[in-house]
Amino acid sequence: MKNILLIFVCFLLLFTQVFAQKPADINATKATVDLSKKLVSTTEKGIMIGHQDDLVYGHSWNVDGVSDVKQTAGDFPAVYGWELGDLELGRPASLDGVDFANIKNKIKWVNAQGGINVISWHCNNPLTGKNAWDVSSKLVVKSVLPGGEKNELFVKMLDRLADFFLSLKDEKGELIPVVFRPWHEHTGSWFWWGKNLCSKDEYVALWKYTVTQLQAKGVHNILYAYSAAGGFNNSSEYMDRFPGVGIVDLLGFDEYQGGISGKDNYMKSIAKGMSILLPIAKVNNKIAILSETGCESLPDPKWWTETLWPAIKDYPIAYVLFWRNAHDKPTHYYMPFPGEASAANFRDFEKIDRTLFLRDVR
Ligand code: BMA
Repeated sequence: MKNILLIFVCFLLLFTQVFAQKPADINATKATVDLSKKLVSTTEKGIMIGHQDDLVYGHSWNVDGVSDVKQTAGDFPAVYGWELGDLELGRPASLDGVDFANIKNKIKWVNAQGGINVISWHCNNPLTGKNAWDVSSKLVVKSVLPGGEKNELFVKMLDRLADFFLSLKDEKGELIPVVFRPWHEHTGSWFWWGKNLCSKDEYVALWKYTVTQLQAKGVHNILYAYSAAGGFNNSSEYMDRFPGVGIVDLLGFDEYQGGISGKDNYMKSIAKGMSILLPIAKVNNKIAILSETGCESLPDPKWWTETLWPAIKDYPIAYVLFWRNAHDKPTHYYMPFPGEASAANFRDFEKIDRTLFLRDVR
């Protein structure tokens, strides 16, 4: 009887939580509302596993294949990361060489399968004309805001993004909802929007302007993710440049393990980051995520069950996104592929009940 009561209370709590979940955008489409509910309800089952550019290239193939994750573990990821860098310039392919038309098709496929699409944007530097990593000027953010010399150009860039988001339609012609994670790792200073490259007010204004412009173009199929670089020490550091609860839906951070000797630091940093982020997410009814992670070249064959899973398993995070397996840089990979040293361990990882792949979230 006690057990039945307990199960009933758990279901009630889950129901209330899922029901209460609403996107920050009050005009969000129904599918976007459903996406935010799905991100909460799957968190009760476990952590969704994601991979950047999973379906468009892998460690030893390019253009189109079947996914390194699927080939290794027998199932596809639940979450798919896509990159829009260079779209703002009107180019046909991303800065990593993937045709946007192909990305669009893959987003449709993922959505039809019940998977989740999340979008990063390494926006080129509008002031210098160089890439996102050009930190030669501290005036870039100021220059793109209203009154700035590059405002007109930036509006054009955002228009191109808006057109892209509005072109994501399912087979019924309904807009497909996605998670958008702009202006990421801003607590570091390696992108032109980073901490030492603009003031707090400028950074917050950049976020608000981005969202306002997209919404003004009728884009309401987005959940917005705020993602700091790992290594922040307390909640004021994490929230220092937070654009607002009325804008952001997901809270996360990016953290990577640096080589085999980086294990302790990595585990400690995730534990610390989560201890800061999770209470903020709970109080504000936001969805927590590990927005980017991995250990390049996977030097530890047991990494999946002995480092990554112990590092994240106890946290109520919706998903974890592993970075890309580049086809043209042999050591730049974060997911296993057939024959790779951690492949067998990854299969054990996939078998854990609470690691959620595509079949688990359909
Ligand atoms: C970085 C690397 C680069 C890539 C960029 C944007 O972390 O993977 O090779 O161009 O992300 O995807």
